Formats: sequence, structure tokens, C-alpha cells
Amino acid sequence: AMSSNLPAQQEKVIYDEAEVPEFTLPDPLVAEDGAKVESAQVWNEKQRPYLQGLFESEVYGKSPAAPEKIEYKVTESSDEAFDGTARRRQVAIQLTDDPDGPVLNVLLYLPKTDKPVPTFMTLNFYGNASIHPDPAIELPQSWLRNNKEKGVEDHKATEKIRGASKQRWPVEMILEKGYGLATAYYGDIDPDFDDNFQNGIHPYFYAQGQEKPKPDEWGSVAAWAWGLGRAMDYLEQSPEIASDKVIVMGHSRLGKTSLWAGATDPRFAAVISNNSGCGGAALSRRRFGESVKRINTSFPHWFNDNFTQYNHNEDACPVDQHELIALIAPRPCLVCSAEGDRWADPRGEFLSAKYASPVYELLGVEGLKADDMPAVDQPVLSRLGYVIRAGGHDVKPIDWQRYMEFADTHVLGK
Ligand code: GTR
Repeated sequence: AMSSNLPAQQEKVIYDEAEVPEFTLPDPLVAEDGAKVESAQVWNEKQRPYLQGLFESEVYGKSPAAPEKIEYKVTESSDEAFDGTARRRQVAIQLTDDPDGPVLNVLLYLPKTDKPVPTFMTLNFYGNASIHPDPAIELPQSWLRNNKEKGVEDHKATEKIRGASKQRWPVEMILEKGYGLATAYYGDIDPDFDDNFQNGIHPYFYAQGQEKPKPDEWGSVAAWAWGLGRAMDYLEQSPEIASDKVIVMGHSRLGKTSLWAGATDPRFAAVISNNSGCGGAALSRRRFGESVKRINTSFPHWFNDNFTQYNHNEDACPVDQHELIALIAPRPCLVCSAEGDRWADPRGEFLSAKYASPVYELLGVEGLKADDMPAVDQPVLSRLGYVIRAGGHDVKPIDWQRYMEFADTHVLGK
């Protein structure tokens, strides 16, 4: 069935372990020439760049360098947010060297303290105003996916967008625990639909005469991750932020994005992926739930064009997703699944962490402290961690509690 010529959407989805094909994973600690990688030095100087290069050329695509200079404008600022308990900052970051080019609007909430604040950096799906009803948050100006219930009409935000996703963003709880929250709308970087890369950030980097990214150049996931890097450029120079304690977290397609951002930008101190699935934490070779063919068919713009070679041909791909997590080593990384989110293959996400673990150990830190998949709601919060929550594809306050427990230990050293 797996080699059928049926359109991807009509093919049977594997939801049964017995139907998962047999496969052999590439060993992250075996070099291109077959030699075993036995030291941190060889990993850092040779193997890590080699694997990152493979993910660039075969999966996400290569992104351009950052603009030469960080340019931004603080568009709003208050030390009286949430009845005077918090600070709010809104910052428009110029994404290119062109002052008339695209901007990324970052919303920051910080607890009131004189010390630099450890901060979660998390892209959002419906604009900054969707995360909290705070009327001071600027409405998103970029293209949005229509959603009447959330308050998006004709691809524009209405007042109804305010707080429309607040269940996923327990901002006050995050601040109470001493963390800041930085967020930005992913569509400011590249609107999430397939238009052959005519809108969004990509055209600003085309060579003369170029009309779309080359087969090994950045797709949308890589662009969103690159945008996280531009937010980091800003956070790095803000005295209010503990920029060595920025944790990049993302859900679903933005979980894939947070993993790629963490893998490519070592300034992120820790990485959390929530329900990231195919092209995120889940092993592609398992083909469980969403497959490479399926994702490349539904979302042709997320990955680079080379990745389509691996539709129903995952074994030919020189990397699998455990090696993406290995690129984050030795930094803390927490992989989060949900029991009901079988589309994202919880077991495949666990196995990725497990098979990335030897790289953490080679680098002299703790890997995943579980040989077998833990039970639901029994988090394994080791430096390379894994948790499967009851419930479905979502972000819940209990998830944030676990992120903060994880960060308390591995980022703050509490
Ligand atoms: C689904 C997609 C998943 C995941 C999800 C999301 O449609 O198949 O890979 O990214 O969307 O982002 O919510």
C-alpha cells in the first residue's frame, strides 16, 4: 500500500504499530566516511555541521544570513500591564536591510524585577492580540487564515481576535513563576499558504532573476525559524532579557519551527517542541500518522523541494529527525506529545529523543532518562526530556507548568 500511486490524501494512514515498516536509522555518531564519532571535538567541528548541512539541503532548506544591522522600533511600552504587576513591550523588528521591508512585531510581557528575565520565545498562529484580551496589544496587520470564530474575516483581524487563543497562553502564570514571554505572529515572516513564495520574506533574498527558492533553499518552516533568530537579535541587546536564558517553544508546525530554530541558532538556551510530529520530532521512517508524502502534498511550502524526493522513500533520506534533536545537544530539549494526537506519532517522537541521547552523552551531559516510553502524564524531565500528556493536539496550562519545571532545572539550575 505504501508504494501506491493513490493521491496522498486517499492513502491509508498507519495507526497500528504492526504496520510500521522495518527501518534502520542513520547513526548520528557515524561520519560520512563510516568512521565513528568519538569525541566532542569531532562532533562539534565535523559531524554537527555535516548533519546540519544535510537538513538544510534535504529537508528545511538553507536560510540567508541575518541582516547586517539590527533595526527596530519600540511601538508601545508600559510598566503598568496587568494592573501594574508586569511590563509590556511591543517592538517592530525590521527583517531585512530595507526600512520599507517586512517587520516582525514582537510582544513582550515581563515580570517586574530589576534583573534580566529568563524568557520563553514562542511564535503564535493568530497574531499577538490573540494570546491575551489585554486591549493594549496591537492587532496583527499581516495576512491571517480566515477563521470567523477567532475573529478573522477577509484575512484580516477584527476586534474579536483579542484573547481568541488565550487558553493556550497562561501569561499571568508564566510571569508569576519569574519568566518572561516573547511572542510574534508567524505570518509576519511568511504567510502560511502556498503561493510559490511570492509573498513573505523569501522574495527579499532572491538573486537577480530568481523567482522562487532553489530546491535546497529555505521553505516556510525555515523562514519562520529564521524570524525567531531576528527576534533573538532584539532580545540579545535588551538589558531586560536574560538572553542566555531564552527558551524557544512552539506547537505543531511551530514546534517543527522551534526545533529547527534551536538546531540552527545556538543562542537559544533550550528548545521545547509541542506535538510537532512529522518534520518535527517524529521519526519520518516510521510513516506513522502523517507521512512525508502527506505533509509535502498538503503543505508544499513548508519544506524545501528536495524533501519531496523522500515521499514514500524515507529510507533514502540521509537524515532522520532524531538527528535534528542531536543538533540541539548539549542544550536542554523537551519533546512533548499528546496521547490523542496520533497524527503526530507520539511514539516516533519519543524514539527521536531516545536515539538523540548518545550525542548528549558524548558531549558529557545527561541524555534521556528513559529507555521505554513513559506512561501518560509521567513526564521525564531529564536534560533531554520527553512527556506525553492526556488529551489531544493542543497547548494547555499543564504543558506550560511542565515547560517551566523543565526550565527551572535545566536553564535556571534551580
Ligand atoms: C496539520 C499538519 C501537522 C501539524 C498541524 C498544525 O494539519 O498535518 O503537521 O503541523 O497541522 O500545525 O496544527
